[in-house]
Amino acid sequence: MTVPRTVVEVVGRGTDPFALAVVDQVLRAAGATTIVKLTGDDQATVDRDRGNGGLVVFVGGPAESGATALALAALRVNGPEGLPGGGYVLAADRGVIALSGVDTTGTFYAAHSLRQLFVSGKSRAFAIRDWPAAALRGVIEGFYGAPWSHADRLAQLDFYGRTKQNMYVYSPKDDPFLRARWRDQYPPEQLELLSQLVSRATANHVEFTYALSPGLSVCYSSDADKTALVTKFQSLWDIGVRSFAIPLDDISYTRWNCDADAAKFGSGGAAAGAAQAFLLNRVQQDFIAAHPGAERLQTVPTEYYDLADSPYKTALRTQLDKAVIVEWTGVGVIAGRITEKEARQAKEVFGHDILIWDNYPVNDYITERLLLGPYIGREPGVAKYLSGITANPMVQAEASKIAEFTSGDFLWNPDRYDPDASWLAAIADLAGPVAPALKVFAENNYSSLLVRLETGKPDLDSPVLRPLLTAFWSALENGNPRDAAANLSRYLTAMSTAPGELRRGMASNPKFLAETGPWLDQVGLYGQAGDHAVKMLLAQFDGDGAKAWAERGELVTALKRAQAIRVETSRGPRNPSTCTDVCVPFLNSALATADRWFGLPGIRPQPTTSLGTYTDHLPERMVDGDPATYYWSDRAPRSGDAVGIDLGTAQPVSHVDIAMGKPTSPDDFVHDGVLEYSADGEHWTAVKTVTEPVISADFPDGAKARYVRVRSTGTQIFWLVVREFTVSTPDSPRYTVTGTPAGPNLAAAADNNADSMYEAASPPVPGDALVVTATTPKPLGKVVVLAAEAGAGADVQIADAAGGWHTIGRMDGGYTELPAQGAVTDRVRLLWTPGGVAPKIAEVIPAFTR
Ligand code: LOG
Repeated sequence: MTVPRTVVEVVGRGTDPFALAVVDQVLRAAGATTIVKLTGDDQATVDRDRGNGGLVVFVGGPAESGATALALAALRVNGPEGLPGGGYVLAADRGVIALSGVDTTGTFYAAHSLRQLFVSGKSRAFAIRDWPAAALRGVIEGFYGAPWSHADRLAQLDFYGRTKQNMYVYSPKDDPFLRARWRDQYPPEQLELLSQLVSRATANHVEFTYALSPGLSVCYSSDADKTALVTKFQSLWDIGVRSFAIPLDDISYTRWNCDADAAKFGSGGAAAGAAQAFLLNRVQQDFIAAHPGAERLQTVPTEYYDLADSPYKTALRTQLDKAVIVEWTGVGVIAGRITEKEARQAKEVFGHDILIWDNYPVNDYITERLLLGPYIGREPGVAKYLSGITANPMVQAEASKIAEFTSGDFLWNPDRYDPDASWLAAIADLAGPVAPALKVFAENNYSSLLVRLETGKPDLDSPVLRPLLTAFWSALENGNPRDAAANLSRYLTAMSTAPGELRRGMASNPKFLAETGPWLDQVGLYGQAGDHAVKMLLAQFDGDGAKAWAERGELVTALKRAQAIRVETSRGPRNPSTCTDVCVPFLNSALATADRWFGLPGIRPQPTTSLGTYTDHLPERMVDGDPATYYWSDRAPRSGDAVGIDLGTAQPVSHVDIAMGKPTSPDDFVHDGVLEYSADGEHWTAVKTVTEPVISADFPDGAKARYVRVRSTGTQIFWLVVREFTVSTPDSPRYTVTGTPAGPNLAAAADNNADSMYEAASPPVPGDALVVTATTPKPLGKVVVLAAEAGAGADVQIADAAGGWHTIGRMDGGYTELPAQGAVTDRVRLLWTPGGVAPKIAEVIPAFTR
């Protein structure tokens, strides 16, 4: 079927103008330049045009246009009569297209299906009979944090129309006019914005629900408060709102806001339920029932998250008007899964029609994450037997569209819902030509608390990267890493190029780019860091230490940049968390592996803390080998709070050094605590009590630990500073570093940590030398020096038994590896070449042969 330049549309007096606008758009996009509109009465013209080999499009269901029924009859396709609300028939053959909704919304959806067919390629003869499983399908803007902008909401409403969702509940927690100052009337300019939203909702066949949350201060028995509610609702009715809600979640129901309530209702859950039912029933009678055309009133009960019967629920069940729809989040505030059985139980225990308030993809409780995975974990019956679902989205409106697309899809046809296919369609819809880049980005922001019904487990993050990493490690172990490395690198490259591709390809959606920017940057940097990690390990596989050291430097730079990204959120500044539990562990394993190849112990402890972070004094700073930097908590430790390290695997440990406090806040240490270790994170062994800022302790012989921590056992007013938290293994060598030129962290030149660096304050003068002394003389196989690329040059020397120095070679920055022929010594010296630049040494590694 091709669309000619002139198309005839046959409409009725009642044809939905919004459906018609979509049809026109589709036809024009497909090549029509003239659209002749005829009313259905003009049958002669219609017939003539059909005979001419033109295209005639009938728009409108039985209540809109009588002509469509005739066209459908000619096509031998049944009409939409009897379908649930929103259902439609869309059929085409030989020069005729007919769109017929059971109601105007159905015709609107038929128009959008027509759009989808034209988008997906050439259309041929077809007949579609389609209807939604759930009556209410949509989104509740119900999160904490910065409410969506006006532009966000307009774009959302268009999106709901396109994805055949029919409900938007306006309920941002942090809009003062909705909660804190619920009694206040809107200033005219705010009302004007709301009225624009209402019109846009109407144009998209979306029910705009206005939700007012009076629970923080309402007096349930008060006439004045009921009047305030109804007056506020009336001001919204006057601008076209027809759907209303009174959410009563996240409030205290054991404390009344007025004495009159205590007197009238008494106390306890039953009284709270009675009071809420009393007020809701009055609004139902005085406002909803008194306004023909009003939709059903909705509420969120204070117990919205479980199925346990209670005096409160009993009161709602028995006293709340049955006309009111009750919202429920499933079992749990964030329900991993919602079963059909639970849905039925909810209906019974609440005794009302249930609308699910689904807390996905909302991220107000984990503001460092974006939840870009598909909607999963709800059995089909949930959509079929309840009134519907409204999804609570993220602060990031545009990014929420991925999950919203999939929940809308589920609600339309839950039996045939395929989360993975739906998710790919969502990505294509949002990103168009750069869908592959968005897919990679979303794959690394994928996991949520929702559960895959087939597996009973939540999705993990980075589902594509994970197996590539596993394959790479085993290929490396088997001595044949090239193919696996190539596969892995391809994906890591896609991660590193995704931000640029999306910024170019989605330039028309600046809002998406702005709200996801910090996460985009991080995925890009993890991709870069990962790519350097692969190159580093391959270089070592090829025996190329210099290249491996250079790649290691790039890796660490990218990793540090990724970890330094900050995003302001409603819960304070956060480092985005992308590729969660995958990228950082991989990079650390790669670094540990590489460091062992260089001759270091390769322990890479990761910081752990139960406390928050004050400004940018991140936990990483207690394991960076630099005593000048520190982790600083954002509050005083309480009994049970702990700070420590995670070695990744349980391994023998021999010694721990902890430096807490700092000169300008010397009391910021754990005053009353215990140092302990554990192999599994559950069973802990105490090493000693902690009462001082500086701790140096030996572990008992044979101790194996994955975790080492200082746990507070008391209460204190001081916050916590940890400058370094260092664990040694029985075979970590211990060195003393002495010499010149002076620098702030001389010890870093031989501290088993290639990330920390001795940086001399000045270029060397004649006689300056750095001396690394081991505990006992032993035969030395070689000396490796890991230095900054641009650093001073030196003669590398070893001491003989008589104290004389012998030069074994030269180092000039970067990677140096010099054989030492088994000479027995306990000392290595870098005798600097005077002048030039200041020395910068990450590590001097005397590789003793035993
Ligand atoms: C809030 C909601 C919030 C969500 C997730 C409901 C009914 N209310 O615990 O506004 O976005 O959790 O943090 C909630 O879910 N309460």
